[in-house]
Amino acid sequence: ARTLLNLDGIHEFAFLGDGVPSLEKIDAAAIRYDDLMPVPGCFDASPRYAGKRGVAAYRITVELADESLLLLRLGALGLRGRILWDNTEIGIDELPYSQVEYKFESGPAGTHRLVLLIDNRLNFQDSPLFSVFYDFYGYGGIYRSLELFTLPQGSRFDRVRVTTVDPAARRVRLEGRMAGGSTPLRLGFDGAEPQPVEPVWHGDRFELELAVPGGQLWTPAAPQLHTVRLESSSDAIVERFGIRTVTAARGQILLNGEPLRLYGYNRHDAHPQFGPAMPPELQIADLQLMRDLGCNFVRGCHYPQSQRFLDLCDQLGMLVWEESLGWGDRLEVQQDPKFRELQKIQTRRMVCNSCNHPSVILWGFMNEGGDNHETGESLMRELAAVIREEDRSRPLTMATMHIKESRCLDAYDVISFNTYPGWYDDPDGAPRPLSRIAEELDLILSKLATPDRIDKPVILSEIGAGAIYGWRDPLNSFWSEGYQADYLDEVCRYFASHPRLNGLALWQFCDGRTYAAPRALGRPRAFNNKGTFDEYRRAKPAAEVVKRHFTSWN
Ligand code: ADA
Repeated sequence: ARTLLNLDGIHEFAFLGDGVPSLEKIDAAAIRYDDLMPVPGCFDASPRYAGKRGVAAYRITVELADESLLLLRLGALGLRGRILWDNTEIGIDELPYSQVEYKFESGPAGTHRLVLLIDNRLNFQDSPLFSVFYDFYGYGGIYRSLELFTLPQGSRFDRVRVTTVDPAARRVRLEGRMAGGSTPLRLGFDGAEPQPVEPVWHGDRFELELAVPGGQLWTPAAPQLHTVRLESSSDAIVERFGIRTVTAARGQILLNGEPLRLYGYNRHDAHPQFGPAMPPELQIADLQLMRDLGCNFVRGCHYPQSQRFLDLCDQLGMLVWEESLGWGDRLEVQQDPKFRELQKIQTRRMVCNSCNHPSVILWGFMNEGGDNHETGESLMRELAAVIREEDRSRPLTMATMHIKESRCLDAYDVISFNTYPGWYDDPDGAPRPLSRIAEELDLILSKLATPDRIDKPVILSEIGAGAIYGWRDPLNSFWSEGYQADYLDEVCRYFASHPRLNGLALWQFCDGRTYAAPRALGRPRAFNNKGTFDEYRRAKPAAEVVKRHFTSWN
């Protein structure tokens, strides 16, 4: 049978620094461990290694009672990793922020050692998905949980996908794969004793459709969840899901057939003390803050979210835009074959990992990647195809910064754009009038009113202004809390009176660490300061303003 060993906790640790070769060339057996580090955790978020770049090694001892087939599930690491079991390589992880899995034989019962070599050097050759200076800090570490499963010897399940086919009839489709081929199956919902079922088999894949007894719809107001347990003679798994559909049609986003208006924030899963290795108490606190402001929507920018965060959103009824890792990648980067390949792999993984979360209502990719030239266009179309191959039960979108010149708005089910009128758009550096917001948004909406676009829902996926926490100024100048509060007030007023906008994700929930160079003036403190909360989640005055608007729409 399956057993689970959680490998989170305190690992032995060694920082090898920057002067070492690439991960593949490091002799892991020769490493001397002289420190300790928590997992999940980022070594460069801790004061001793703050800001350091190089290779670090994590080691943990695992005792196994039997020789088994193992599956290591790594919730996410950054920026690149090499994984060794008893000094034998079992995988290279080049997908920062993605949940990945490795299968391998344990070897004899007894004591084993798992080593993770982590490289956080920003180097395009080794780590194309996080190579350049993105506008969020590239931390080194094991961002999310590390779990080790022993797998059953006979046939065994991969993930089983649950998709709602008819919300009114509470009918769902289950699709799965049985490693080892077809075998009799039993199934039970919500803790009921599993009963034999007769799925349709295509080789080792099975599919069946059935109604959930006593099933209830999942909605943000009543986020009802169900579970399904599947058993074979040698294996059993449980999947949690919600009964709901999401579609984009006639200029609307529809949940169970009802039009939705989305309003909330872009949120980075990060904190100065933990980097992206966010403890659950902080994730819950963030969701509580967002709910208190009246948000029904969060854009998980700019990478796949942790499964735990999505679980919390499922339970709390928060609607999520989930996107794969990318940030403003332009022509030279998009031309790179390895970059393109890894983009597709991570995007497919994201869909496979997150497909059963009812909270996830939109897939996205390549935030602000150039989609105004042929190379970018082909990549966007390829990524859209990857998502559609895996899952057609949700709309897909992409946050473009080229809304006026994009070559592929037709490839997306929902059109999304980022814009910062009144913040970045005046070269002389003088304070910009707030009337810039309406002027610019009017212009964009007029371009989205053409017959070929009118049926596509539209999300304003980023807009905002920077404010330094505590900085008050009678002139409401740039960087003051007053300018930001007035700015977001204007944005919310515009959104309220323009139904063509189906969604609004303000930039951003809280301040977040980035780099001072090459944008020192735009990033005082080396933080992106456009948060409504600062990095410790202390509210700026804009929070009250946003709350007034959002709660009045609920
Ligand atoms: C972009 C980007 C964000 C952030 C923002 C800003 O739109 O998508 O991650 O960098 O700009 O603050 O300028």
